[in-house]
Amino acid sequence: MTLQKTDALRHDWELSEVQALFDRPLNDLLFQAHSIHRAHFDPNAIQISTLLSIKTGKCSEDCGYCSQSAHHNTELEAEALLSLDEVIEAARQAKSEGADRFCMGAAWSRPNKRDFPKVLEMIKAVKSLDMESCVTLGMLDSDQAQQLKEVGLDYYNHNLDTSPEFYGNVISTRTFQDRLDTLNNVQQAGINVCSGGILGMGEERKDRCSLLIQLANMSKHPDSVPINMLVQVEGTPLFGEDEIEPLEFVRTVAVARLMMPHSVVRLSAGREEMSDEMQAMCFFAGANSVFYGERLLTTDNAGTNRDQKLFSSLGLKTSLEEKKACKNKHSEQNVASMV
Ligand code: SAM
Ligand code: DTB
Ligand code: SF4
Repeated sequence: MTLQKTDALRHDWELSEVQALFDRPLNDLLFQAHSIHRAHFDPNAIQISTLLSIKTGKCSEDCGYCSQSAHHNTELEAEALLSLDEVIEAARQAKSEGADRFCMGAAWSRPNKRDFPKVLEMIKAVKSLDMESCVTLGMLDSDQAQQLKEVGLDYYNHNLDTSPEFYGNVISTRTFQDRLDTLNNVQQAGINVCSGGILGMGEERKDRCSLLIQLANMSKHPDSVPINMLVQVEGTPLFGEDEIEPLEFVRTVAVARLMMPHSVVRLSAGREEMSDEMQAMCFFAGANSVFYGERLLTTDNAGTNRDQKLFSSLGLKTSLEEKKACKNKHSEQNVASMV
């Protein structure tokens, strides 16, 4: 099969074809994915988003990976919905640290009538700071999606998490179809879709293929595709699961890039456990976004010092660099005006 530098996006992937991509010699797969990546993006630039948990824990869903499910016995301290001021403060901080996008996550199955208007206010506040906004609030109906659009929400994150075949091993309180319905409501409302999954939950390669097929065969590819590596949390059913092989993770990123050439692929949760070399391979394979900051939602992220060193050693440009350059320019101007 030949993949050319083409803008013809495909939505008709079949399992055997995707399996064949995974089976390719690694160098061939990486070369092909990187070539596609280069044709559509600056290969030395990555987008950075910062996460904030605006409502933590006591979630009624039973997702087997999640620290926040009320069904599991984790050490997590639950927290009610943050105030608008707390959110604004965190968003300001994220902006000053260089994030382009502020993502707010809530441990809800779906937003309730009391809290939803408060989230709308939070989105407006983030937008007024001149940052992109993203929220992940669980399932949405079409009316809620419309209201999010009206306040200017840029992205809605809702992951398919895994293949339809493996889904029942991980979650029993909602269906794969529920996830698709929400994504459809988000897309219909004209909000950018952010949807991906988690690797390392005990799924097989065919499940990883099947997850990518679900994403790429949507009528429009998700604008953003987060690929998470399971963060193992003690007390969750998936704690102690065999970890995914790093090169298998890299392969999955490469195949995602090949199947969804225009989407931003985010190397998401799990970077704290990844070596610099593994992350570098993921960036080569086509990942071009990360979560930046000390924390994800309830667990630790890779850490900003380590990230700054990594980006600098790889020569990766982020909006961080632009902001630093801008600051330096201002201080040079200040010094110049003093002499
Ligand atoms: N409650 C909402 C939902 O499930 O859609 C939003 C928040 S939920 C924490 C967002 C996503 O984070 C999940 O769909 C999952 O893909 C990811 N996630 C949660 N816990 C994780 C973990 N331990 N490791 C990796 N990814 C995780
Ligand atoms: C996504 O795909 N990953 C993020 C974000 N979307 C909301 C969440 C990762 C959560 C990791 C575990 C935690 O910190 O609770
Ligand atoms: Fe709740 Fe979301 Fe965690 Fe599932 S992933 S338990 S829906 S917070």
